[in-house]
Amino acid sequence: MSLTGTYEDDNIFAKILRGEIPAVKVYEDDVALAFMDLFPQAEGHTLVIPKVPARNFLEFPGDYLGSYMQKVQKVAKAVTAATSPDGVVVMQFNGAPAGQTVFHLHFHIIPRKEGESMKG
Ligand code: DGP
Repeated sequence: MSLTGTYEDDNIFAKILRGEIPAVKVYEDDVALAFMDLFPQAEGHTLVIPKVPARNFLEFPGDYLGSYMQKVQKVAKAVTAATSPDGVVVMQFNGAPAGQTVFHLHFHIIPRKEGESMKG
């Protein structure tokens, strides 16, 4: 899957957004949806996706970026409050060579505890 191209609405996160497959949702509004990662790298690993369809960060429409990033921060704060970590990773990947496997933009929120190794 290349870095640029057509958004394909049969990706797994689009299906979660449409309610076609289940997810453990932790936050939702008109801008974004946050849900638990099915293959967590640490306890509390959460994904935040925009409702606007975009394959990756580079293709995301700038007009919606501010509101989406506010939701990413809001969820990061909520996950941090819920899990009391020593640190928190906020990251995202663009394109398969960079590690992206689902081609609907998403940020990972991964709480980190001192001395605990990442899973997966
Ligand atoms: P990335 O490598 O950045 O594209 O991460 C995709 C993440 O999505 C990965 O951590 C595993 C997660 N994931 C894949 N399939 C599903 C699913 O069906 N449900 C949920 N909740 N997470 C999924």
